[in-house]
Amino acid sequence: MKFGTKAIHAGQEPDPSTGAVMTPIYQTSTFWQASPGKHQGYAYARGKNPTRTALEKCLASLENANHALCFSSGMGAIDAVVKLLQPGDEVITGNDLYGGTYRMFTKVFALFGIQFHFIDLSDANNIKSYINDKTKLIWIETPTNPTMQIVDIAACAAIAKANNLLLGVDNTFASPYLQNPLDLGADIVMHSVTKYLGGHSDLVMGALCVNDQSLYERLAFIHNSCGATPGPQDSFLALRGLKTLHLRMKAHCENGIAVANYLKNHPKIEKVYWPGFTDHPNHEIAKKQMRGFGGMISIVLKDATLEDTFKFASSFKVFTLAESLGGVESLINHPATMTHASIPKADREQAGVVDSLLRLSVGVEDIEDLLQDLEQVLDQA
Ligand code: P1T
Repeated sequence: MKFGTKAIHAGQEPDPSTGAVMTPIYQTSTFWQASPGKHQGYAYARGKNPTRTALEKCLASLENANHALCFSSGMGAIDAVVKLLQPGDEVITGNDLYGGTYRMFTKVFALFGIQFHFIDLSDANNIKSYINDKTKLIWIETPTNPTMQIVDIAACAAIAKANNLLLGVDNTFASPYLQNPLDLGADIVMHSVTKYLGGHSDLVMGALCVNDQSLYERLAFIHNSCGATPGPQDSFLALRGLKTLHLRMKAHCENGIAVANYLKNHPKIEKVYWPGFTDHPNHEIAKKQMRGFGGMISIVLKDATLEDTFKFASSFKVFTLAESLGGVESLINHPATMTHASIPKADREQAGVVDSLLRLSVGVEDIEDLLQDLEQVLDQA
């Protein structure tokens, strides 16, 4: 089956007890057992819930994965991956990451004795000199949040395989519509379902997708043992969001192209980060591993102070100033003080996250209104 058909149907059959076409919200914490241990596949809803099972099957199908697990947030999903490790283990990751991921690595897991190397992954070969016998995991985002660096997934996978390491890919910015990391050799795909998958900024959720059976069993054990599992209402909303993922992503990509091109040569803009430009340093890799360039664009304002940048970010009429991304509505975010505020200034600036950088999540509104909104703010700037 093709992507759109899977997004609408995978994992979903008419409900066996009533024939309901849409998977019901099984609002129950527990399930009847005929005798101890004798039940219909569901015992207690932290471990498994039928609404969540339908969602996990649908997501697995979109990532060409054998298995998916849904979590109560994207951070809950990444937390489960790091819990595969032990004190003394080392992780190699990028120097441009969602601020919450950086915070969890440096402020939570570093205290448990796990060491993280934050390196420039624009050339995957940079990984090699950081590998030693304690290295267990390579963790990448691509495109990165917020500077839209592209990391070569297949090249990282080859290095991971050669050194017996796990490769995890945070696929939040691309979504499975644009990129399938498992097909390129990754071991784990992670999503903040909160973003494009949910698509309507009305839920918080995460997911992991894997092929390997024993890796799935280890993650499922952590999932159930540590308990960051989502409820059935949110699972229903995510399942409903997935049904239009292909339609929304097409519109995000079209609007993304138009906004990126509008901003590119604007005299008040210093730099536009978007992997669709032929002069993006890893445009060829983006073309090789992605089926489109999405709706995420970051810009650096020319000669703007922090105050100018705040004024700019607060002057939109259609774009909303808010954290998050990937919903149908356009958002603007100031990473330095919002999503990436937990990264020390010197570190974030080294990755390009300067005070005059703003991140746009281009939604699916009419493009004329989005361009007009940008124009009126740029005229005032
Ligand atoms: O917010 P949550 O569902 O827990 O997902 C965390 C997360 C993980 N990975 C990436 C690439 C992300 O962008 C996020 C969340 N990001 C934002 C809230 C943001 O505005 O960037």
